[in-house]
Amino acid sequence: MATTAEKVKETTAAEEVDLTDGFHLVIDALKLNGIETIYGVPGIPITDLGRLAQGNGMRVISFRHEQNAGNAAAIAGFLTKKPGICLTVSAPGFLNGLTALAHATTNCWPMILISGSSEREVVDLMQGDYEEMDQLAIAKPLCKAAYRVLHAEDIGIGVARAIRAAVSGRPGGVYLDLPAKLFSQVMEAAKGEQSLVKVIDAAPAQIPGPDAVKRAVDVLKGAKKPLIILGKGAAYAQADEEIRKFVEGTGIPFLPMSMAKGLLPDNHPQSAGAARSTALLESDVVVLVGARLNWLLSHGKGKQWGPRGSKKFIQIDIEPKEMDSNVEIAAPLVGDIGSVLGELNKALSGAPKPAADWVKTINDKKEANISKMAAKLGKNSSPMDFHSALGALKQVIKERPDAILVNEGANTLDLARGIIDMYKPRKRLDVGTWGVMGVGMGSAIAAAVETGLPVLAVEGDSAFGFSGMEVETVCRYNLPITIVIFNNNGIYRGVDKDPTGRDPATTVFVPDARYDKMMEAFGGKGYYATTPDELKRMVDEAMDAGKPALINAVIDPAAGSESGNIGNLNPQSVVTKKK
Ligand code: ADP
Ligand code: TZD
Ligand code: MG
Repeated sequence: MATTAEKVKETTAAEEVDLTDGFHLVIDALKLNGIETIYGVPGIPITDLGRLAQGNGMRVISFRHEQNAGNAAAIAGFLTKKPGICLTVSAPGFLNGLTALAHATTNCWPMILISGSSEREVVDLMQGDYEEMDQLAIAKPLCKAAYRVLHAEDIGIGVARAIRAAVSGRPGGVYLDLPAKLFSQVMEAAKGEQSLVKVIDAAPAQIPGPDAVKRAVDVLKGAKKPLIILGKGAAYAQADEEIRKFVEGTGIPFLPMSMAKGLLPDNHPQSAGAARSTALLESDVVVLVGARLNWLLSHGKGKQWGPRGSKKFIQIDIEPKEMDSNVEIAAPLVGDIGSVLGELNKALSGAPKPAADWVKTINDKKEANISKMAAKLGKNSSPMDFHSALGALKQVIKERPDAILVNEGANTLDLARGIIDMYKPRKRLDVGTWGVMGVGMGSAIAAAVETGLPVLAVEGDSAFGFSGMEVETVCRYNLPITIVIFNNNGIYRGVDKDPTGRDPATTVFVPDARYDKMMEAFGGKGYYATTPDELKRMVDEAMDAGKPALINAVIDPAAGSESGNIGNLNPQSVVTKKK
């Protein structure tokens, strides 16, 4: 029996019609929609897809593990508002990419996981095909939408649906299943071109109703101690000017969530970052701008927030279901942040500034906390503790505000978040809503690829280990990434002992491991830092060079605390078992 390709050739040979196939249609569909980069790992059945994409001018960044490629795609989505693309092989490659797809969805970032798959007829009868798996069914509960394309003429519409699903409304992850046979399906090139779809207005503006705006303005005008919380949805929205106008126009103190740091500089006079507890506890009206009342904000209730009923929330979010998720929202503002703040800014022009005593309460607390911290940061100790090492890196980012900071770990994460000030939007990339270890190298690589800016990745030694093999990828693409490993010999600390004395404790690693040698193995530059001065000098040298570098920063193994700042979430056994 003739294949589709042969049949088309036979019937069209006389006229010498130009042909296209599934491979080319996927690439054309992505390019037509402005997608220029693919992150992935090659193999059956998508090797040629990556090769052809590269040949057709797309940037194809090949990783050592799909999870890292997926994390790169997720961060690309956050940074660009276009879906980041992760391309994987079937079953195992797909599953490796799936964690990142779920992570993107959890964080509300647009991403499309495209995986090759085995043929339906074989999968459905479970006949034991190579990497056989019903990938579509498995992906569905872990993402926003999942589609499978069976016919080449549907590739255009399939890609269009995937893009729209990823970026419209609340952004998220989308799975696109492409069975092996699809790629070699052939059709006339002209018909193929006609079948492509350029998505029009992929993420339509969502404008809040006038009643909702009025309600919010009334609540805000009744406030004595208002507070604005900026979340990573605000960073994603790229409505930086409206956000600045809203904060500065109202004069209300603001608190940035982790990845919203830098929307307004952390040294802004209205920043309440260093007075977080006071701001949460004492405020009476809280405006949430693209921030959910999830665990990161203690669900909007409990000790941190003061007595029940002492707060009114105004929430700006594109997702209507987010309202009342944990506590009552007095004034829901459903819409995109740019449109909502545009309306609010108009309605609030000329409104009175918050009372001076509230601003003073925040500022006094802030100044006290900042000077307490300054003493800890300035020490030039050896071995370094987290504070002295982070003091050096705080200075690096102050001098290089355009650099992108990637950050993961426990102590390394929590302390860096508090200590390193950010000055510009979308410059801090971290573990997100789930607190995922292993996002570091994928994030760093995507940040460098998407922005061309220098990247400083500040990594716990454990966190780094989850994606450490990607230093080869960093070197292969010669990216301007400087990695600093906070090497305290383990997870949280490096001093635990196995109570039986048989094995290493579960939280410790090989002591004094030389992560810098890993970088050297692939042609990058390795450094070994034992003091904050050395660390600063080495980071500066590496970032000036703009080439792959890894600095092994030796941190006192006893300095950290278990689970960093979230020890309260870490259950501990209270039972002593009798022998
Ligand atoms: P953080 O962890 O920084 O507090 P979250 O991830 O919890 O932030 O919240 C981000 C919120 O932003 C989500 O509820 C999401 O629906 C919302 N969001 C994302 N993009 C937009 C946008 N363009 N306009 C309005 N809301 C948005
Ligand atoms: N696995 C995944 C995917 N995510 C996680 N968050 C964890 C495991 C648990 N975990 C944390 O929450 S932090 C952490 C783990 C393993 C590592 C902390 O060690 P570190 O940082 O070396 O990265 P510090 O500086 O030593 O605290
Ligand atoms: Mg560690």
